[in-house]
Amino acid sequence: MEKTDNGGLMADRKCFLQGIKMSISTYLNQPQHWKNSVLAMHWYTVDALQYEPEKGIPTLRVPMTDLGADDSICHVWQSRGTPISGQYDAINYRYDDDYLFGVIVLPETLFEANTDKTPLQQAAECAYSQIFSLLDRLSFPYLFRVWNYMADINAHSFGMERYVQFNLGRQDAFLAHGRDIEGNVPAACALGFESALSEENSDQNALTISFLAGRVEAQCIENPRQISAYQYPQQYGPRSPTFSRASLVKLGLDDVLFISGTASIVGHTTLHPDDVIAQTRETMENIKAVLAEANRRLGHTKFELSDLDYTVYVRHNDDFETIRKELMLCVGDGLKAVYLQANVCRHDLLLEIEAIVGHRSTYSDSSHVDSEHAN
Ligand code: 3EB
Repeated sequence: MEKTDNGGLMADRKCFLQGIKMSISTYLNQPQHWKNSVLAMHWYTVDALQYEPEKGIPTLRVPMTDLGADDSICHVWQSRGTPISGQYDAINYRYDDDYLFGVIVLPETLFEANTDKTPLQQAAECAYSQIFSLLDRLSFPYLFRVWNYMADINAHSFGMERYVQFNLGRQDAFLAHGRDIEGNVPAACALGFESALSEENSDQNALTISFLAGRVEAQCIENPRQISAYQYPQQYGPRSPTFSRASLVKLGLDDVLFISGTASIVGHTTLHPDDVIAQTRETMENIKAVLAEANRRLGHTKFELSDLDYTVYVRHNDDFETIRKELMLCVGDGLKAVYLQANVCRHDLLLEIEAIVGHRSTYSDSSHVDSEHAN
């Protein structure tokens, strides 16, 4: 057989939908033709707003410190095709044949508290409502993954924790648009950053959401160690959080797994409230359980812990080294992780970990099939 190993094609095994993390300065130094292929970016930096976003590229900017590096971090998703940009209401979006990415920023100051709804609740409802309208309009019906960032997530106002207010608005929008609020719901995370106190910086306090949608249904994955978040009991708020533990996207040669923000929760209860090492281990047990569920559905290609690209949200800066050491022990030297200082949505959670892993089938798999037919 002429066909041997497809060394040349192995370079293409990278699955674009997994994204790449790099420093913002590395991104800024990329050639224009490369930047043109970018679908969307997340910028995590203390001075998130000091950088002008690239025109036409949805760019999520949140003020979070990268604890593991001097520079700020940027997560970049590219397109294999020629993406098209647009704006709809407050959403900046960009899409190709397969995927749509969008970023929406809504300052809470746009909304007035009324007897029914707090400003954050209205902002969440409005943001998700705009997202669903856009998905309908552009025919990307399936929401795969959502990243939710808001100021002071654990603070209380109007007699309710702000995360609880967010959950009310989010679920109302799902219901209003006839979307499922259980089972078939996106993977997600919800994190807080410190609000900027000065008036002139109050824009930084905006509810900031990024989302990825597609045209094929993703498989929603739950964790057998945990009660589904959409079935949490009322003690965590009148409306449950609308997200699944992971979503598995299979499209063409790509298999991509988005693992939601994962914490030291078993059943619905926070475990080890004051023990950061135990919380890290418990969180990784949850990630292993979600990964095992995903691998059962994947067939021949399995993902391993060391394949995952992690983002670790750390509540207290001082815990960073401890958490990193624990993760190294659990995952091994191949650990790929970015550590961000952030507030996690339950006050007793010291960390939350999300992960992405993608795989693009090798050409050799299909050449194997071809040669069988050829013989
Ligand atoms: C948890 O398991 C931790 O509200 O979208 C993780 C991922 C968490 C997503 C969300 C919240 C969310 O409940 C918190």
